[in-house]
Amino acid sequence: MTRLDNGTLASLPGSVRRPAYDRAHLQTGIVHLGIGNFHRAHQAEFTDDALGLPGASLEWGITGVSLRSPSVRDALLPQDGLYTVVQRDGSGARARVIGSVRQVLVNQEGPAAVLDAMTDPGVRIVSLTVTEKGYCHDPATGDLDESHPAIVADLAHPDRPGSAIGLLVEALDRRRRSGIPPFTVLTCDNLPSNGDTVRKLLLRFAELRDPGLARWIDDTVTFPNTMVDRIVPATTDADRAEAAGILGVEDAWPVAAEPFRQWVIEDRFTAGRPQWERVGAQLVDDVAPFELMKLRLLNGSHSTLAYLGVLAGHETVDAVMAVPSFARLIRSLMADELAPTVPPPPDTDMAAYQVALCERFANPALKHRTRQIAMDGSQKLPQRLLEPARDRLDGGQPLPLIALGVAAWCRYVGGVDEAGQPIKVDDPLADRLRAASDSANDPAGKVAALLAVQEVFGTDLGRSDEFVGPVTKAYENLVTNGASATVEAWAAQSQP
Ligand code: CS2
Repeated sequence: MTRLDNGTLASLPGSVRRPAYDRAHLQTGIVHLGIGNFHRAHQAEFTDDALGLPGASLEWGITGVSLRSPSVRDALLPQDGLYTVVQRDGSGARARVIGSVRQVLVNQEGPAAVLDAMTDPGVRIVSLTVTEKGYCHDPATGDLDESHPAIVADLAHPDRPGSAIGLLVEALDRRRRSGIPPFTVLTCDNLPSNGDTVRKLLLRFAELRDPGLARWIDDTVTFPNTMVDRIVPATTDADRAEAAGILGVEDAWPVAAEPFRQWVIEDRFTAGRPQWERVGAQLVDDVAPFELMKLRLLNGSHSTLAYLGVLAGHETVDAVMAVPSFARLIRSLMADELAPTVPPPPDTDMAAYQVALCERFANPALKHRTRQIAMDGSQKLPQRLLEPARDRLDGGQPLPLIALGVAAWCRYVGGVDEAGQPIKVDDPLADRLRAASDSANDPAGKVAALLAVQEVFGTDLGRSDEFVGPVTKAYENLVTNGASATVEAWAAQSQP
């Protein structure tokens, strides 16, 4: 079958939206580290919209970077950077072709090309989606993990960085030495205070290299905080077949996504930005309330339903939400335990937000796998469930459902499912978590050993009876009765 590329773009069916600007004149203004599905269905789509505005500057094309794997580059190179976003819900599928990505580089093949791109004076924003673990930090404190192998290697060889932190600092140093103004660092990962966190990590790494460089970064570089939201599952062969059916040409790596998208950004760009506010992004002074709402209500419930769902044998999020007791538990987790810890953001109806979240989770067309969300829990739990747990403990409030979510995670990282089959735990701390779980035979001992992992639980939660007690009780329930029966029993005794 013919491939999607600049040549076949004109022959796509009329129903497929395509770039509304002349790609031949597109220049790179943004380098994006971590060009996975999420970036391609989120920031790259917003940017594609902004490039298509009448009279828009074409200086904001994107050079994508994969830190390790060449697979996105290999898929997009023969397609001139073009790819499809297929929007899906119960009413059907709509495809559009995105043109904002000009090229993809692979850092693993040698950082010279990536550093050249990042030091180009035309590049004024470096954005990132490298997932939580890509920041090489301690998730409980947000501090740089100075013993992380990638950080150790990048400090030893600053001119050959392999990590996102190492790349950013080296590129900024080269700009400083050449008298080129810095770029804005725009993180789009689901970290708490994501811009402030990256700033802290970068300053520490730079300090270890050269205090003068750290001062220059501190004085000149901005790190806007952002809240990003769109549910974007991993691509499957069925997605590829669907895209080919709609386009009439082959796309090696289309991305399926829900219709909803939200991007809230602090407007602190030192060298300009695309007109994202004209295509639906919210430019604000303070992202904090939006971020807390999203990380806790969406991601906190997502992780809870993922761990309970995997244990109960549900493959996808919509399958979990189709079970009335599970759906009710998720609604109650949001309304009773998580929402009270979130100051409502301006102009936001928190009740409507929760209803919309449940509808989004129930989207029958996305097939978002519970195992995908369950990945890297050690990096996700702190901001999603443990910070809200601390807020509730501080207020003397009960947290039975947060505790159930944490207990489901404890059970999951033990590495054996309810049928006695191995679970492949994908997490940078997987071995340590497994060893902690295996270090005791009884539920209370296993939970205590897991809650002693300070990178996840800090130094406080493992010592709090009000936290350890409910988690242990929930864990015992999961072991004795299984996840489905535990949720059913909760539903039977709680008020509808
Ligand atoms: C999910 C997120 O995989 C996960 O951990 O919770 O990727 C989620 O789909 C997005 O944050 C939605 O914006």
